[in-house]
Amino acid sequence: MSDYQAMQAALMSDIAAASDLDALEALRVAALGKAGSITALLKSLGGMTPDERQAQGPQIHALREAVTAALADRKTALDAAALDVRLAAEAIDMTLPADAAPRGSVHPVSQVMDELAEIFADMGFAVATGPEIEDDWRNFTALNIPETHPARAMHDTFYFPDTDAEGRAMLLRTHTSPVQIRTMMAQEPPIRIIAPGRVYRSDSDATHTPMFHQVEGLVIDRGIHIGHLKWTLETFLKAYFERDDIVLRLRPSYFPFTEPSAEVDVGYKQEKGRRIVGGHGDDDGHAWMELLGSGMVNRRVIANCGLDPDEWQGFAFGVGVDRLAMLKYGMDDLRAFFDGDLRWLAHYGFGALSVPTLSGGISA
Ligand code: 2NL
Repeated sequence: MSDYQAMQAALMSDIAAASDLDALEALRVAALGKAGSITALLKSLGGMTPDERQAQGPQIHALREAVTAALADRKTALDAAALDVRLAAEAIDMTLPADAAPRGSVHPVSQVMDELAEIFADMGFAVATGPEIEDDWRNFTALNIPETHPARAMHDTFYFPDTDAEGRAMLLRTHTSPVQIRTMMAQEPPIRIIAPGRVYRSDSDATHTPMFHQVEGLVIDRGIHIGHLKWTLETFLKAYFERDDIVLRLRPSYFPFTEPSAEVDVGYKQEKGRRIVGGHGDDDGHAWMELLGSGMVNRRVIANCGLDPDEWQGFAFGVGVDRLAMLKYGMDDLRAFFDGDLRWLAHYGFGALSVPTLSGGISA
């Protein structure tokens, strides 16, 4: 047996005996690494005569190839064995029940917005939306709100450093009316829309949050009068509170954008510390509660939007969504709406697949 054959036999038996990947790697380095025994043989070829090289070269290369192949085979075998060990140790019981996925719920404000869209859709109203960052003209001027109006003060409205083309500060809309201004500018009457969304006022106490939700409604058509306004609000409130005994009281008021204007009160009674909407406010045990603002759209507002107020009339109203939600679903603290407390949401939120329906009442 030549020296090379003896060396190969020794290496082969070492490789076969290597019990793990570390031992095998150590053998590879000892044979084929920079200072390895076979590497030394390969280097020695450089110092041989051509005849010697011709005799020795093939044997040394054959040795290198045999050892390389043996190392690879042994590595494959050890890898497979290691995988078998891991698979045995990490066995997963696929029949065990999966972890419960946390399930979110529908926020009462979202729920009420959906109910409002559904009720008004039945009366032919489309839903209109617009940006929360508005310009001064759409939020104030077009609505006949004078320069001196307190709502325009720095301490009532959130202004941005950025200005519009007229050099007036951009702002966070204080109501969704600008959406209705946009609609009147963009499409021909007849118009029947509701504009739900977030609005912002610099106000913060137990009953006011700097951000709240509003729905405004707007109808523009020929021959619209205050009877249409009252019927629409009455039909809406009966559907929303799911009661036929809703009584409205229209109380004269003032808004720059409507003339005449009316606050809309509803009769209610107090029951177990909760306000139950329904009944005549002057009846025993009952009282009136202000719920909406409304009126006939001011001729100036119609004209500001490029329409002829002698041809087109309309009514409009505004209502706080958060308060509508509190009244129907019994929450008593407005601030809790926006705290993001998951316990509150678990209590007052609605399952995505079991939301209250208007026809079916509150489902299980
Ligand atoms: C309130 C008052 C109201 C309107 C909003 C409106 C919008 C246009 C034209 C005329 Cl574009 N009016 N909106 C009208 C009356 C009252 O809201 O107290 N909201 C809670």
